[in-house]
Amino acid sequence: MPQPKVDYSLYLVTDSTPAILGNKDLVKVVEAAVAGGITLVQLRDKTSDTGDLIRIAKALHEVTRAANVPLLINDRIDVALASDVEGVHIGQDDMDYKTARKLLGPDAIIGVTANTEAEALQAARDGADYLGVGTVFSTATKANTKSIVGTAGVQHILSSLALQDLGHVKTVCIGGINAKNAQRVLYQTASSTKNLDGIAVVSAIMAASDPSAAAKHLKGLVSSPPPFATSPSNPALTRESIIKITPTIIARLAQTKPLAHNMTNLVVQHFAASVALAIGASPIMSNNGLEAGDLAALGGSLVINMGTTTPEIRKNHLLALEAYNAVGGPVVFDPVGAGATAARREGTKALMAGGWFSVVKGNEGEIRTVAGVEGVRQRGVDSGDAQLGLQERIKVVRDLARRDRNVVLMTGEVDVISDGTRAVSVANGHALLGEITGSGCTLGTTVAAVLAIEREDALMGTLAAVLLFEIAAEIAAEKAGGPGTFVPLFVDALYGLRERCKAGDGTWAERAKVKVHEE
Ligand code: 3NM
Repeated sequence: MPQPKVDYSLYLVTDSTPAILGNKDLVKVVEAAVAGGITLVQLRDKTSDTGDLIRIAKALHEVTRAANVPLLINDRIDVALASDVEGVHIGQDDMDYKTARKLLGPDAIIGVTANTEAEALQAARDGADYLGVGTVFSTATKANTKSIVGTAGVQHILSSLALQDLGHVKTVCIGGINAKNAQRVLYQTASSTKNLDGIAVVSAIMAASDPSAAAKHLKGLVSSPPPFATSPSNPALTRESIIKITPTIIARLAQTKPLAHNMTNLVVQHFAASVALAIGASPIMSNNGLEAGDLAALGGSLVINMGTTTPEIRKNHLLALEAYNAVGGPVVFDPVGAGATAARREGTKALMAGGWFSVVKGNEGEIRTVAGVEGVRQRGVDSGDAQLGLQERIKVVRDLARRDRNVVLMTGEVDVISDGTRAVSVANGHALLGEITGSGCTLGTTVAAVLAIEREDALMGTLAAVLLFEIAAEIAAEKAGGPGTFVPLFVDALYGLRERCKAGDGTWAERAKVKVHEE
């Protein structure tokens, strides 16, 4: 039988262990999943005897063949041959690809597990039809996973395949994929040169009480972009266009008065609420993840600020991130002190793996920690030790934004903002911002508030927020006698600029010290 054209979009890998299957019947579950729309099935059973395996494979094949869904067998070439199914999936510790191909012939579908770039390149060169790339997230389903690669790791493997002229090989990802993260994973793993062809799941369908409904839901999700995806065709920016657009965005913010949901640290809550009000947003300072779903439905935005975090707070952050991702509400991540302690490094990783952020904002140490640079020195939560020159900073920011398909803002004497393509630096602000508590955190509040009304072009929204914030600081500093008087003058200046924007006066934006950096 010639190899059928395979649809890899929703790949079910079975599991017959009681922890996953419960007391359900395997064949019935697969039948339901096929009815729900899965496109490929792998029988994965590490314990049954050969005779039983062949019987199970034949029973499953009756179900899958009727729906034109290919059935593959995990590891066991002999079982695949005996049950005459469409192919096999082999792990790195199983029979090698070339021998399997020799035994099964040219028409069999043969997939290979790839945990690393080297394994992926090797399997693709050998001629595998598809790769199962993982482990994306840690999962209770498979205890002996080798390494957690995350979405960035999957993307790296995809880019590398394309770069080596191996872009033709099909790819699915596996490990911890479910209805909550499927769309984001497909979106965030895509590189400019190659994207996944689908997702492979075990527990998301096998452990579901209604496998047909679970499959149908997943099928809908993998066939559409996530709610937060925006158009990639935002316009090129110039200093002139930035100066023109910025006040119109702030005017829109003040007219709309969006909900600005702040999950922020104990130190800055009051100041952050004052700043949000001053710029024309409607703040709510709720750290309770259980009410995030209701708040997300109100059409505003969220900032997650990791200062003074605890494991309990992190759970709330993850709940809120999920709630905003589900409705496409903008979320800003401020990984305060990300590189300072092991707990914060771990917290940063958990949040980055737990959802998609529209903007990640931090100082050099924080942004490099998010990017995965090891050993970043950070003493506290202030701006830390800057080590990079401007061009290097632009590269870190652009690469990270491209990797995560979002916007990254690295603050410092000169701020750098990029969406992975466009990059802009801002040299406004005042030294007094570094002498008060919470200036970095309230910049995060400001960015999030602006994003609530500027979703299409998150880079321009972030830039408008930075300019509003830093030019207000310059205006306040003209009259301030020191940090104490600077704070109220700063709040006044934010309010004053917003009122000027509302009245159609955007001349203050001409103070912008912005530079557009071509790639
Ligand atoms: N292979 P779930 S992870 C079968 O990384 C399997 O190669 C993996 O289960 C790998 O969808 C995995 O329930 C289990 O997380 C995936």
